[in-house]
Formats: sequence, C-alpha cells, structure tokens
Amino acid sequence: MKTAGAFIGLALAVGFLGPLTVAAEAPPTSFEVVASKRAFTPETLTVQQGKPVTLVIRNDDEDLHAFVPLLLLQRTNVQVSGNGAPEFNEAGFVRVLIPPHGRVELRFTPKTTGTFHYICDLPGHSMRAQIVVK
Ligand SMILES: [Cu+2]
Repeated sequence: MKTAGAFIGLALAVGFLGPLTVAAEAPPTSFEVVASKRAFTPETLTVQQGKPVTLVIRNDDEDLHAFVPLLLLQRTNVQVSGNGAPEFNEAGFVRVLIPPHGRVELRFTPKTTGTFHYICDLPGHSMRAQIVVK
C-alpha cells in the first residue's frame, strides 16, 4: 500500500510539473540582451504586444550589472530564472541584479505598445537601452 501511495504521489507530481500543463500556451519567443563593456546590446529590441516573451540577459563583464525596466514590466506577471537576484515591490518586478558572467531569464507578456527604456542603475554605470513593443 505504501508503494501504491508513493506511485500516485509521483504520478501527480509529474503531471503537475510536466510539459502538458504549459502546452496550451503559445511558445514564448526568445530574445537575448548582452551586458558587455558596460553597455547593453542590442540597443533596441522589438517584441510583440500580447505575445509571451523570454528575455535572456547575459552579463559578460567582470562587474555586477542590473536590469531595471523603467515602465515595461509594471503590473505585469514576470517569472525569473537563472542566477540573478530579482527585486519585487507592490507594483511588481523592479529589477534584477546579474552577477559577473551570470545569466537571467525573464518570462512575461508585454501588455501595452510603446518604447520602454531600461537601464543599469549601479553607480557609475550609464547603461541604457530600449524595448519597443509593437
Ligand atoms: Cu551595470
């Protein structure tokens, strides 16, 4: 009986975590931003409104960097993975710190069209780029 219980528990866990649960959503489009030599590349990234996005942010520097979207992710559900340190407040996602040679993945669906700047707000880093939502 113990074995049957464990088997059912495992089956439930696999069912809950398995790929079938996310199959209903459209696969996110993946974009990459690289922080290198205290600049973000590309300077402009274009994404689609209402389409799920995976934004990979790679830090190629020996410095710590931050990804700070100024308006883009307000009141937007953001899932963060990778080895960064995300910060949230009551309005949602605030920023993520990315360690040297670190990598972070943000998953979200852009809500409104427009041009949205993001920066690195660490002292002395004047890093700025933009995401255009069409
Ligand atoms: Cu920086």
